[in-house]
Amino acid sequence: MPGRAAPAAGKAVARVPRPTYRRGVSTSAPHPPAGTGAPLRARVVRAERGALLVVPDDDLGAAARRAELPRDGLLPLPDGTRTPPTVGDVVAVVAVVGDARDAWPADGPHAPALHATALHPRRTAVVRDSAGRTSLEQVVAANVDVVLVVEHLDPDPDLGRVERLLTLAWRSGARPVVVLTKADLVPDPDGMAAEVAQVAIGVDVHAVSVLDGAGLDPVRALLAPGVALVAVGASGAGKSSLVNSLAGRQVMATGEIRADGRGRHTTTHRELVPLAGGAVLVDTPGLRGVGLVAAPDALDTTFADVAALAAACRFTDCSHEREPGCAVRAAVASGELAERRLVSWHKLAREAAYQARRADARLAAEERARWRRITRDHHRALRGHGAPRP
Ligand SMILES: Nc1nc2c(ncn2[C@@H]2O[C@H](COP(=O)(O)OP(=O)(O)OP(=O)(O)O)[C@@H](O)[C@H]2O)c(=O)[nH]1
Ligand SMILES: [Mg+2]
Ligand SMILES: [Zn+2]
Repeated sequence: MPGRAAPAAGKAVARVPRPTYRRGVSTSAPHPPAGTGAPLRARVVRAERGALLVVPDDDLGAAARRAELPRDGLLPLPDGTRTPPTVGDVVAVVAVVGDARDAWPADGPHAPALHATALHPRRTAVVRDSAGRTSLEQVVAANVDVVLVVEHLDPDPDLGRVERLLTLAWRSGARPVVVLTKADLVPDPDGMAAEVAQVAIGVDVHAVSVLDGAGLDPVRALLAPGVALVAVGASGAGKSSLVNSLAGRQVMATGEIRADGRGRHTTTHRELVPLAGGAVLVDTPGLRGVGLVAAPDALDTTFADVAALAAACRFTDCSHEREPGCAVRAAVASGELAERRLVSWHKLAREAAYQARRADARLAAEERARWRRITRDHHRALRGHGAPRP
C-alpha cells in the first residue's frame, strides 16, 4: 500500500512524548522461545491459526513441518511491520533445540519443535478485499510468479469475472494466464477461447480438459523448477482438478457440482502443492464475490483498450459517463468497443474507488486507536502500572 498513513504518524510523533519503559521490559509482542541454532528459510505451505506448515525453501517437495507462530499470529518484516503470514510466504524458522534444518528429514516424534520468527519481503502478493473487520485486505498467496485465472467453458464463461480476476492478477505483480476448463463439454472450445482472449489483452488463454488431457501441454510448459503458481476462480471452476492433473496424482479433493449450478466450496483452505519438476501451485477455495483492492494501474492493464481510448477524451479525468467529448463512449457508439466492456470497466472502477475510500477511513481509525493505546501505555508506565501491552 503506497504511503500508508506515514504523514499522520510523523505529525503525531512530534506531539506525543516517547514512552519511557522500565529497563528489561519488552515493548514488542512476546517472542517465541528459540534455540541458538541456525535459522532456516522456509516456505509456508499452509497458514493456520497459531501455526504454519512449512518446508525448506530449497526443498519445496519435502514433508511439511509445523512451525509455531507468536501469540498474536503476526511476524515482523525487516522494517518491523508485523504481518499475518500467508501461503507462499518465505519465513525464518528456528528450532527450539539445534538447527532448524535438522527438522528435515528427521520427521517424527524426535524432530525439534520449530518457531517462525520473521517474514521475508514479498516479491508478489495476490490481494483481495478482506471480508473481515480487522484487516483491510487478505493476501491470498505470496511470492507467486503466475496467476492461473481458472474459468469453466461449461456453463458459459463469465467474462466479467475473468476481467475481475485478471485485475486481481495484474495487481499482484505476477503474470496472469487464463485457463478455460471442461473443454470436453463444449463443441468449439477454441472458438470460445478466442472470444475470451478478446477480453484478456496481452494474456495467454488455454482451453483444457482434465478428462482427455486436451490443451494441458502449454500449461505444463509454465512449470519450470522454482516457479510458483496460484489458481484462482469460482467454486466449481475446476481448480483442484487442474492441480491434480498437473501434479499427476490426487492431491486435492474435487467436488461434484450441484444441479442448480451453485457450487458449494469443495476446497476450504489454501495450500501449496509441489508439482512434478520442481514447480509449486497454490490451490484456493472458490473466490465468491472477490472484492477488488484499489488498483488503478491494474485496471488500466486489464482494460488496455479502454485506457488507450481514454487518452483521446476531452477531460483527462473523464469517467466515461456523461462528459462531452468522451472518446470511450464514442467508440461504444461506433461499435469499436463492446458496450459490455465499458459496463464492466465502470463496475470495477467504481468498486476500486469505493474500496480505496473505505481503506482510507479504516486506516485513519486504526491510526487514532493506535495513538490512544500508546498514550494510555505511556500514562500507565509513568504511574508505574507495569509493562505496556503489546
Ligand atoms: N468434464 C469435465 N469436468 C471437469 C473438468 N475439470 C473439472 N471438472 C469437474 O468440475 C467439478 C468441480 O471441480 P473442482 O476441481 O472441485 O473445482 P474447484 O474449482 O476446485 O472448486 P472449489 O474447490 O469449490 O473452489 C468436478 O466435478 C470436476 O470433476 C474437466 O476438464 N472436464
Ligand atoms: Mg477446489
Ligand atoms: Zn471518456
